[in-house]
Amino acid sequence: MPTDTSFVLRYFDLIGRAEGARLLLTAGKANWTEEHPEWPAEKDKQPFKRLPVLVEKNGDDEWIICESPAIERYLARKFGFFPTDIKQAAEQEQMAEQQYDVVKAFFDKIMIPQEKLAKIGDGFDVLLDRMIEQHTKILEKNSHGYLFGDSLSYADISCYAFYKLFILYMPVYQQDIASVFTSKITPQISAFISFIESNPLLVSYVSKSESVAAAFWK
Ligand SMILES: N[C@@H](CCC(=O)N[C@@H](CS)C(=O)NCC(=O)O)C(=O)O
Repeated sequence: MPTDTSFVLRYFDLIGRAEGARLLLTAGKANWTEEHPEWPAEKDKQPFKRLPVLVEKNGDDEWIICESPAIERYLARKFGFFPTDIKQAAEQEQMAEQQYDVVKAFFDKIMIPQEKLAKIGDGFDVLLDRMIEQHTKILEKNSHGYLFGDSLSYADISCYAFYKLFILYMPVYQQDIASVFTSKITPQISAFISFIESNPLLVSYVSKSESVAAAFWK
């Protein structure tokens, strides 16, 4: 990473949709800062009028990208956390997409009337159980502690950010959601969370923010 490249991540001062980007910037040892725009005063200044927004600065050049999955995948590629093999990359993306679906289903569940939800298809509880089963199976197959391969990847970061979101942030929307998660999480997933939090690239960031593993033992 050239030292004259720096990043500004604009988001609200909460976990939300920015955690994957924060973790990737940290793991990539990027020179980065975070801005918390005044809202809605600064809404119209954002390209898509929403956050997160990533600004990459290089000398006088400024490049801006929006949409959290695009931001995460850009950073993962830039810092070498994204597989170069396109099939392995697709497997990591499919996992991340399943996670986004669980997040969407959670908001559907708390916001859409129950009778309309039934018509949409599998809901939050079904998708969450399926996701947990999927994460557990993938972890069981790999003896290195990571989801794929023997080093930290985009999948690890997006999966860890997914559990962090639900355990440490979603209780603002549904008080008991963290305990729903901790009751469902398998030993493989809980070991994975601790393993990622102790990764040398992330450990100092984790010590400055709240630990998901510590939330299990509260
Ligand atoms: N698909 C977008 C969704 C962005 C989004 O919904 N951002 C919310 C915060 S999580 C926002 O900016 N809300 C304020 C607003 O819409 O005024 C992404 O993943 O980045």
